[in-house]
Amino acid sequence: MPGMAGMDHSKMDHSATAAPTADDMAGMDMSHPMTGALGPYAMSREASGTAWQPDASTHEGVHVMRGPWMVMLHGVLTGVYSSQDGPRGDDKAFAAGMLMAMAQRPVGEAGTLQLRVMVSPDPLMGKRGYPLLLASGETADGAAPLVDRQHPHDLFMELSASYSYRLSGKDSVFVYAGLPGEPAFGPPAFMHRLSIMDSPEAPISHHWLDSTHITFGVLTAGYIHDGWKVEASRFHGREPDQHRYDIETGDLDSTAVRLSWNPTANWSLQTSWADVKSPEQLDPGENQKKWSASAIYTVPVGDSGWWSTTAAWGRRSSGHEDLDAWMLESAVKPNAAWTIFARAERTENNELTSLGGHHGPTYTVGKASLGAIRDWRLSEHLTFGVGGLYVLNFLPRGLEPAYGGDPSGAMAFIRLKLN
Ligand SMILES: [Cu+2]
Repeated sequence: MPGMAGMDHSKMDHSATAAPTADDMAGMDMSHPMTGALGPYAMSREASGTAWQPDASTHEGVHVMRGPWMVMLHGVLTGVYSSQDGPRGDDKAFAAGMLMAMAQRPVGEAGTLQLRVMVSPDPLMGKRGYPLLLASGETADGAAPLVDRQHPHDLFMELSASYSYRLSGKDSVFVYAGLPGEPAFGPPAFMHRLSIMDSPEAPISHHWLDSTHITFGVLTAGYIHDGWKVEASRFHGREPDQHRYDIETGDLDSTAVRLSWNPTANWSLQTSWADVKSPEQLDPGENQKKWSASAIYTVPVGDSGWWSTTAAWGRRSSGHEDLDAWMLESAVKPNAAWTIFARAERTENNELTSLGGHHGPTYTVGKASLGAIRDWRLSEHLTFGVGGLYVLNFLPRGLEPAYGGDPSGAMAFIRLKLN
């Protein structure tokens, strides 16, 4: 970070009123504690979009004070080699990750403004994304659905602004707007969930639970009381198209509603509903109703470690068919060096044998993965990690011939992380 002195959040002295230093970094102002952008609670509660995680979550990243602004930077760049077995498998080397900048400042006596920019290197991996057996959703060419592959994310994953107004020491109201941004649906997006963010592998339940994290046009309003949050969004229902470098626009034709509850510092619960207009480019006549419920549990381990677990259920419903997904994931960081993570999923998917956007029969499939990463600290704000994971896929009898039984897969990866 040339010209920018970083500050470790955990080491920041909140009681000091420091004078600006030579590199123009001002100290923490006592009237301006490290609270959330949306309400008067610990900043560590805020995850992607307006979603919550437990207050006990570790909050990594570089924090800098610039006058009234607090700037936070988060970044991860992962180089991955993925090998997925069987006739529908493939091998590929690719880069994934994100860079996120947030700037927050008080406005008047009781207001807080936050601006966010999040970009992704995913478009560089090519329009067909990377091999991921049993994943489906979006398209590479505007004609064929992506199946057994994870789509690349758009270059701009979030460009958003929020404003909150404190009504009391426990109550606030807020508005959030993003182009793109994340509507009030589901748990935090997978790359922001402590329980799996160290894994470079996307979940196959993505299009049930958190694929709306990149939505081109979102407006959300909410009310927070203590550990409770209720919020509603209007958003553009169509998923991002195959052009991953652009900003798309369209009507705010869809609705989402979410109720979140953090009963203690260790728990974060939510349930949400969405009515999504024409999400799929290849099946524009189809609308979806979605439901989700999730629970995240996070506890500190030892001096600097943590353990975080997420359980989630999601349902997609269109026409007469309800398709469910279940997901359980957990990661433990016993010390600064190691992180071990695992995930199990089960989805009901009718896109695995679809033709030209027309859904095929529904199959219930499963996937389980287990991995670990070893990190080394390169400098105050940068770590380098080497990791790997192993995956097992579970197919129903009807799909075993197409996949060659129950294929396995593996990923090896290296990572640079700003923290
Ligand atoms: Cu995604």
